[in-house]
Amino acid sequence: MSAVVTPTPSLPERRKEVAPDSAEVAALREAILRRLTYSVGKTPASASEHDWYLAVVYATRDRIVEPWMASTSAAYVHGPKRVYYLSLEFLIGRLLFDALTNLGLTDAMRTATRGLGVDLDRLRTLEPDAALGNGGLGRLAACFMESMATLAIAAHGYGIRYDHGLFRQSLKDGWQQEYPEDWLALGNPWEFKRPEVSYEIGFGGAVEEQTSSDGVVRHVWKPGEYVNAIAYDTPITGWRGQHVNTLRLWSARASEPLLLDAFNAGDYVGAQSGKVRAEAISSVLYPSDETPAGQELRLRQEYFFVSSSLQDLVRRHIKQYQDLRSLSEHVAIQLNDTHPAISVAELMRLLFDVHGLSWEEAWRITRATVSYTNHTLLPEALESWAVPLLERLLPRHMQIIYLINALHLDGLRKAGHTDPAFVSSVSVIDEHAGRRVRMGHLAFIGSHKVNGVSALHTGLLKQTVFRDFDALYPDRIVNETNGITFRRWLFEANPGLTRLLADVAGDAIYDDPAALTRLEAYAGDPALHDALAEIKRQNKVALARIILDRCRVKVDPDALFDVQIKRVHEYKRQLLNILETIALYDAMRAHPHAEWVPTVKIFAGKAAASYHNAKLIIKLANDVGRVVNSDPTLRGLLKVVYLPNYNVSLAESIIPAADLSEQISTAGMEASGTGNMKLALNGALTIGTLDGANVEIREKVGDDNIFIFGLTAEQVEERRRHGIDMQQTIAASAILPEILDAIGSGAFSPDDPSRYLGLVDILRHHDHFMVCADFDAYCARQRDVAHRWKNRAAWWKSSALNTARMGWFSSDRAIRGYAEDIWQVPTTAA
Ligand code: F58
Repeated sequence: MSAVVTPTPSLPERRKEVAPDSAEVAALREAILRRLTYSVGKTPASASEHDWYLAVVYATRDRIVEPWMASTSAAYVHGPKRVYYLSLEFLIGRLLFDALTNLGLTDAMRTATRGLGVDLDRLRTLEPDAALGNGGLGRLAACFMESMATLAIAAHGYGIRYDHGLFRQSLKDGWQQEYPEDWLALGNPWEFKRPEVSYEIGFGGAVEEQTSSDGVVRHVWKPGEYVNAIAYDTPITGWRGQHVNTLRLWSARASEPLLLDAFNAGDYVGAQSGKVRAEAISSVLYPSDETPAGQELRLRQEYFFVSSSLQDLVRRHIKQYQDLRSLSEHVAIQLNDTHPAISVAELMRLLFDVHGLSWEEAWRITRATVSYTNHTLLPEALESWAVPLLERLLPRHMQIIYLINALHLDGLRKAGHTDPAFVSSVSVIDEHAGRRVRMGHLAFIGSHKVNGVSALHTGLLKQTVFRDFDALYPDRIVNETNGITFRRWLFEANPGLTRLLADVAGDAIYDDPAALTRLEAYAGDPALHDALAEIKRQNKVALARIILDRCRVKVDPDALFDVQIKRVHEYKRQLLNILETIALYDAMRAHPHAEWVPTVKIFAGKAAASYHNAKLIIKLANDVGRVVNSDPTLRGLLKVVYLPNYNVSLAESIIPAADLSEQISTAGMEASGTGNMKLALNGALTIGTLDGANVEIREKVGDDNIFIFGLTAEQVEERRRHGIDMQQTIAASAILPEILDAIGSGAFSPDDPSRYLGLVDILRHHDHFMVCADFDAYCARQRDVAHRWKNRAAWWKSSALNTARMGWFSSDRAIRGYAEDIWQVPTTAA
C-alpha cells in the first residue's frame, strides 16, 4: 500500500495592517483631552507624561464603566449564580493594555495619542505593576478574574488592597536587596473607592452565652477590638469588552483614627497608635512570619478579608433573595488555597450565630457553597495556626472549629472508623507539636469540592496529604489543571506572533484557542519558519536592550535564549541550571573551536527575604555570570545574566523572546506551574521534568517537541524513602565532582572562597531536591537541545507545534472546568 502524502498547503498571504477607524480615533482624542482638562486639571502644554498617562487611563476606563454597570445590574435582574473568588493574592500587573486589548482599542488609542504628540508604548511603562501577590498562585487568580469576565460569569474577586505589594528586588554585587514597593505613590486611576461600603471586623474579646426566654442558648461574640474594612473596586473587563466584573479589595481603617485627649495632651504618637495597629493589616503583602508578631498579623489579614468579603456577599444575597437558606443555590465561594479557610468558621458564625439558622442547616449551606483549591504539597507550606493564638484572636471561631471537628470525628466513629491513628490523622486539630488547627483539614471538610491544579498534583494530593480524606470522601477531590489568559500572555505580550497566527490560522484564534491547531498544517513550511524566526528575533532584540540597560551585559539576539524565570526556591532547582552552566563553560573553554551553540542563560526571580539558601543561589548565578561574561576566551559564546526585580511586566518582555523554557523542578514538587504554559505558547521549547503541568504539556505538544529528563515523582519518592548513596551518585558523573569542587573552593567567589561551602555541602550530603541525581540526565538533554537548535527547520517546526498545541492551556478552559465541576454555573459558549 503506498503512503498517502498530504501536500503542505502554502502559507496564506500576510495581511496588511488596517488603519483604525478614524471616527474612533477622533473620539478617543477628544476623550483624552477632556479627561486631561477636567480630571487631571492640566493643559496639553503643561501636562507631564504622567498626566497624559492618567488622561489615557481615564478615557479608557470611561469605556468600561457602562458595560460594568450593565453587567452588575444584569446579575440582579437575571439572578445567575454568583462566584466569589477569595484570594489573599492577586498578581495583577499593569492594566492599561489589558483593558485596551479587551476593548479592541489598542490601535485606535495608539493613533489617537500619536496625534497628541504622545507615545502610548511609553505611557504603558509608567503604570506601576500591581504586585499584590508572590508568584503563581497570585497570578493564577488574576488570569482567572479575566477569564471569568470573558465567560460572562457573574463573579467577584475579593482580596486585600495592600499599600505595599511584593518587595522591589535590586541586586547589589549579586546579592538580593529588598526595598518596599510603593505602587500607590502616584494614585491608582483604575480603582473606585467605596467609603460607603464598609464593615466592622472584630478581633479578640470574649464569647457570651445568652439564653432567650424560650430556653435557646445563643453565643454572642463581644470582640475587644474593631477594625473597619473599606472597599476599593477595580473593573475587570472580559475579552471583547462585553462583560465586566469587579475585583473588590479591602483596606483597613481604624474605627477610632485619633485619640483626641492624648493628642491634646501632646502625645501625638500615642494618639495615633490605634490607627497604626489597625492599618497595619492592609499595609504589606505577606510580611515575614518568622516572629510571633508577624504570624499574628498574617492571621489578622486572613480574617479581615474573609469577614469583610463574607459580610458583603451575605448582604448582597439578602438584598436580592431576602433569605439566607437559598445561599448555596445562588452563590459559590472558591477558597484560593487555605489562606481564606477561616471562611468555613466565619460563614457558620454568620449563618448560625448572627442569622439564627440551625447548626445542621448552616453546615449544609456552608459545605454546599464553599470549595477549596490546593496549590502545594510542601509540608512547610501547609498552613496551621496555634490553638492559643486562634483562641485569643478569634475566640468564637475556635469554638465553632471545635464543634465542627467534634461532629466530624463523631460521624467517623459512628461509621466504624475507630482506629485512633486514623482519627487523629483526619482531625482538624493537630496534637503532635503543640495544639494547632490544620487549615487544610478545615477547608476540606467545609467544602463540597477540593481541587488540585494539575493531573499529577491532584493524583499526589490523593496519595499524600489528603489520602485518608480521599478514602472517606472519594468524590470530593477533583482536578482542574491551571491555565493562563491568552489575552495578556499572547495578544498583548506578543503582538507580532499574534498577527502571524491570525494570518495563518484565521481570526478564529482570537476567540477559540483550539483554532491554533490550524497552524500544524504549516509546521514544516520554511516560510512559516522564517516568519516565526523573524518575530522571535525582534522580541530578542527588545529584550537584549533591557538586558543591556539593567545588567550592563551585551547579548547577541542570534544566540539561544535559555530562560529560567520564577520565584527562587531550592525545589525549582535554579542551582541545577547553574551547575549545567558551569559545565558548559568548562567544556567551551576546553574545546574553544567546537561547534558550540551561542547561548544566553537568563535568570530572573525573587527569593523570600528570609530564605538564606535561595539568596545564596541568586548570588551564585551572579558570581558565575561575572566570571563567564568577562572571559575573553569564550568570544561571547556564553553569557549569563540575572535580570533584577522580576514581575509581571518583565515576564511580558522575557517570555516572547525565549527560545528555551527551563521547567526543571524536582518531580512531585511543583504543583502545576503556569510560566511553563506561557513560554510554550510563545514558541519556546521546554526542557523539564515530569512535574506539575509539564506532564500535560508533553501530552499535548508531543514527546518530540519537549525535552523531558530526570527522575519521576515516584522515583524521587522511592529514593527519599530508601536514602541514596550520595558519594556514589556524584562519582557516577564524569563532571559533577569537579564542578562541586570548583564552587566549594571559591572558583567563582575569590573574594570569599568559603561562600558556597554550605550549598555544596547540602548537595554532597543531603540533596533533598535530587540535583546531583538528575544532573547528568539534564546535561544530556541540554545537548539534545543544542543539536535541535543547529537544525533550523527542526527547531522551528517544534516551536510552531508548541504554539499550535497549547490552546488547551487557556484559563478559559480551566474556568469552564470549575464552572461545570465545582460551581455549577453557566458560561458563554466557546
Ligand atoms: C503556586 N504556589 C505553585 N504559592 O507553586 C505552582 O506550581 C502553581 O502553578 C501556582 O501556585 C498556581 O496554582 C504559589 O504560588 C505561593 O506563592 C505561596 C503564597 C503564600 C505564602 C507561601 C507561598
